[in-house]
Amino acid sequence: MTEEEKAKLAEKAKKILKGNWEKIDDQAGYTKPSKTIYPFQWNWDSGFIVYGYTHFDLEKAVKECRALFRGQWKNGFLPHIIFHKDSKNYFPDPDFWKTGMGEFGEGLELAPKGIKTSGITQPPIHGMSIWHIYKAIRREKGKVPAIKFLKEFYPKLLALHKYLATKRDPERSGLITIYHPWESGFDNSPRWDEALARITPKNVEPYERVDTKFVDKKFRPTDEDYDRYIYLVQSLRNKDYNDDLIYPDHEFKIKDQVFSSIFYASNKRLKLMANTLGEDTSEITEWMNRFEKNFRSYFYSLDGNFYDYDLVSKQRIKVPSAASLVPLITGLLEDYEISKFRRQIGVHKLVPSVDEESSIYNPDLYWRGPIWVNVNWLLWKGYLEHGLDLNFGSLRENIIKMVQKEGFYEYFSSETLEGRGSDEFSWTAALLLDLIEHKKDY
Ligand code: 2M8
Repeated sequence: MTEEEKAKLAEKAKKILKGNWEKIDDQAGYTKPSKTIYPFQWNWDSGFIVYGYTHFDLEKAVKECRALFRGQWKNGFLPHIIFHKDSKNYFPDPDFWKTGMGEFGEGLELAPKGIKTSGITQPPIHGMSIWHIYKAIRREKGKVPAIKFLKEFYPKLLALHKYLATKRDPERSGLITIYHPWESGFDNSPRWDEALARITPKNVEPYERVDTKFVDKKFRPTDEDYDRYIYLVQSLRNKDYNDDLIYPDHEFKIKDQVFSSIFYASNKRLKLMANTLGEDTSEITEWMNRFEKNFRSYFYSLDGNFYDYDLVSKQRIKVPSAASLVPLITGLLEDYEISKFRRQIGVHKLVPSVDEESSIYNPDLYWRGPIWVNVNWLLWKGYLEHGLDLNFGSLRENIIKMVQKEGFYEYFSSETLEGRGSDEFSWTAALLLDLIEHKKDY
């Protein structure tokens, strides 16, 4: 790819991010994942998106974080959607989540006033992204504004990590429990099939899906999936999103290897932040030690792969998927594991969300087989985390080539590479920019 072609592609990416931007006020704003199907601010999308802004608009990167953390609850919990503005184009909407309106008064106490949010979270990538923004500010504007930025966000991040390390890990394993497939970010992944099959949705309120108005139903989760998603939200809502009430008998409780690995990678940066600010690091070190001690005993199987761990069935979920490669992001893997991962890369030399040889693989269906840019970017980051070269495994080059040829889609058919889901998708644009303009984080 010539420099001129790269510059042209980068311009397109910036244009998409600008088009999806929503100003809130002079201090904050956010980027909708997509103009059509996802009209609010999403948690981990924002983490990916700010990587893009660091390459051309640092102010927006900061404003995006500010908007996101305005949705943070008093216990540190960071919701997966912040509904800054109204839109009829999404279900479940704030009226369904009813955060802060519960019977037990807990949500009422915890949820922020004057801002509507969902009641579940998403993978905590913000330790990574906020450290990345800090480095960019330091490089471009100097130490003083960079420290000011850290001082604003470090306490918020610490509160989020403390929430996860306690309420979402009462076992003190260093691994984080999710309550809902949406918390994983890999929504209808076959990783969750068995756990969902055990659940019989009861008393599901009548609802109408909106997602299928924008994207062909055959590329989205099924109605049976949605019934379970909604039933699980109702279960959490009935307990007023109070972890102490939820944890003992919630029907979907999984130690998620992606979520937990990202938590560890974020903790690494949180510790660097604490050192930079002269703060105590003992708690963060403890969270990292727990992960290092336990991630293999929970996630690593004798067949040589990492899998999620189901706390209800007390078994590893042996589904061959891209999630098994994400522990790369921790930087803790051995050379032989990295070479094994390389052999699992798909025909297009990009990693599909489910292994191509598996019987459940579907090349076009959402998180059940297509190629996702954020997942491949995370794996590329994982290579860098192990000190490997920028172009190791050609992932970087192949993601760029795919987007250049097919467009800035939400996901891509892993058979034909054709774009699927929403077009002009924000994290595809942002991460593409990051791949093109890469600068070292450490
Ligand atoms: C998808 O998830 C949302 C629910 O959170 C949905 O399908 O309505 C997932 O791809 C998730 O990872 C992503 O954060 C979200 C917004 O892009 O869309």
